[in-house]
Amino acid sequence: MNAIADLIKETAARVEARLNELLPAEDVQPATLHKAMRYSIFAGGKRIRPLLCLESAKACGGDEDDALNAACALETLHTYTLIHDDLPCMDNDDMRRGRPTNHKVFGEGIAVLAGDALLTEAFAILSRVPSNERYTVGDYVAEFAYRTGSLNLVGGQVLDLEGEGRALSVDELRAIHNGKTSALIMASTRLGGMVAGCTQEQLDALTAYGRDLGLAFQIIDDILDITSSPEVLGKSIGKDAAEHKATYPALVGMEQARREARDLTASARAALEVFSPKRREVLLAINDYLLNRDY
Ligand code: GRG
Repeated sequence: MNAIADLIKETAARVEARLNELLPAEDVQPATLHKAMRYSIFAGGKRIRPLLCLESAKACGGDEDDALNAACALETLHTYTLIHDDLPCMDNDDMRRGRPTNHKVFGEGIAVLAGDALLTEAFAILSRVPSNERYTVGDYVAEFAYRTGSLNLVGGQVLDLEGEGRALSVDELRAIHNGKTSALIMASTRLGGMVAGCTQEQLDALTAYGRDLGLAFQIIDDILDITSSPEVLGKSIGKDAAEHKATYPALVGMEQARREARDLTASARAALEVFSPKRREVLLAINDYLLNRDY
């Protein structure tokens, strides 16, 4: 196993241990709700957003423990989006993270509420990260709300819903991907920088890095939906094509999709030039790893 794969594994274990401390236990009332929240959050998952948050904070010389709580807030919110995205009224999926989706196990009502509670809890966790000399808790919360609200993440989901059954342009598809995926990845890199008290120059670099890596991540996700298997991905595949959903490979072809992912990875790499070689080393390795990932 290479160094970056080891780092991903170690980080996932640290994030899961902290999430276990932060979230109400399964037997806390209402127990069904807490069981459902924990069912999806502890179902595995690559923990890429927490990793990006932690490593962005480290690149700016920040406190790792503060960044770990911000990282947990990102994973908590991400898990809500997955639960809601899988609902029958959205993507209607049966499998996620290698197990039956939340609504398949707990029913639609509890799945909606588990997602709602994770979304709310994410803001509570973030609100406990201390301010520093450059950013206040209010700045973190405003950043998180902006990237995950109607103008970005939820807005991207709306564009996706409204685009169903209609031929989309590449620009329209890019707007969906930027909203649904890139926005939360940008929040991850930016919040990592902010909790570390980064400079404006560092924040601009982390913004561009998160934006381009985020879009590349979703293009690879589209590609894996064609080239991978349910066993490897832990979710159903081929649904995009079966439902004639717009994806990068469907719109521009597999070769061009791969080229765009490579180009975005290169521009994400270039954005990190403001950091010293030592400080940017891990972020660069994550960038390359995600381009070449197979799940
Ligand atoms: C408000 C009803 C309602 C729904 C919101 C915003 C939203 C639902 C859904 C968008 C979520 C979504 C599935 C976006 C696609 C992003 C993506 C690539 C998710 C998979 O991320 P990974 O690969 O998954 O990091 P793991 O399981 O590893 O965490």
